[in-house]
Amino acid sequence: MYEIGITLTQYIIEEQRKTDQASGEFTALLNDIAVACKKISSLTRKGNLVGILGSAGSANVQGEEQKKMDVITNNVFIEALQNNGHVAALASEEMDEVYHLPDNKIRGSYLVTFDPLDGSSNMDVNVSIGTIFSILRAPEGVKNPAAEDFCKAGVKQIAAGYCIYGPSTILVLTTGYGVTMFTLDRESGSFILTQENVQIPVDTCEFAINMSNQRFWEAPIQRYIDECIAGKEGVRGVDFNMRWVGSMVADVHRILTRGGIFMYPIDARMKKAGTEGKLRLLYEANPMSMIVEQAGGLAVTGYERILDIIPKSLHQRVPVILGSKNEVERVNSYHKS
Ligand code: AHM
Ligand code: MG
Repeated sequence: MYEIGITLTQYIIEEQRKTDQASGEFTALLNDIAVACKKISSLTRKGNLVGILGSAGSANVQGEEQKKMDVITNNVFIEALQNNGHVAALASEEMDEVYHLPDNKIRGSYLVTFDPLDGSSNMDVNVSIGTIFSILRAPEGVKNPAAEDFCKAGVKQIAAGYCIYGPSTILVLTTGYGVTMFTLDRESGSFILTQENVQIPVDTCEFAINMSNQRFWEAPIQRYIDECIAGKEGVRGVDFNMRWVGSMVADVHRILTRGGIFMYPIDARMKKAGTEGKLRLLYEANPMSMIVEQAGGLAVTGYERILDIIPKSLHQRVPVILGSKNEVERVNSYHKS
């Protein structure tokens, strides 16, 4: 147990002491990430005062419209991470290929994948958004790691986290020993530990799904949601509530705080288009699944545990069902029956 009020830096130094590889590099990398998040937090607060809302007029590798802030925050992350010798390469939802460091930069021991501004379309309407990141060990002796080096199952993640830019800025981190939350204190400029050993309640009566896609879902999801909506009069015998922010970070943060189940399942349109889901395995599903499992929840596709999937490509998409253990198990069982 740590004292509420210690800084993120103090916390990660203490955590690193628990491992036998206490070189300080990992601590320094987490600090670089925290610096990037603080910069992004500051930008999101300025909003249109500095003209950063709206479209960038470009598309990412998935053909999705890029917002100006997608491009800006991607650069903030690269700048914060490439200069200090802690990463060997980066991969981002906003870049088609692996980002190789310029030749003159020192290579470090880690690979980082990130979604620099998840839910970025919510930025224009002033709703919570966030940054998601995942840390893997880099292959030894490789100057420019390739896509295959990033395509490791989620169980291989060394750490994962997100930073939510809402009424307050909160960085949520797991290094594989539980989940800890740090709130940004704007006066001191430090992330301060505000909650540790975060636990997701095992039961919930709240679901999060984009209901407008209902007609395209597979039968198990149709069944689960029908039963929730039937409420007290239905087989569940209890009324359910629904929330859908449309920023995964905000929906997952709510689930970490008060429980719930989040679903972005595969549907008929995706199958027709030859994709397996909407959310990206390396930048969204894996880090969020590690956090959720470390908080006592579950994360599955309906067919398998997300963290066991061996990625086939950098931008692979997967169905995501995560949150309170008993509800996720129920949805999983509907897929099997
Ligand atoms: P993004 O990374 O391009 O912002 O897209 C991911 C977002 C998630 O944050 C959110 O859960 C989902 O897309 C919302 O999708 P939809 O608009 O279909 O409800
Ligand atoms: Mg995203």
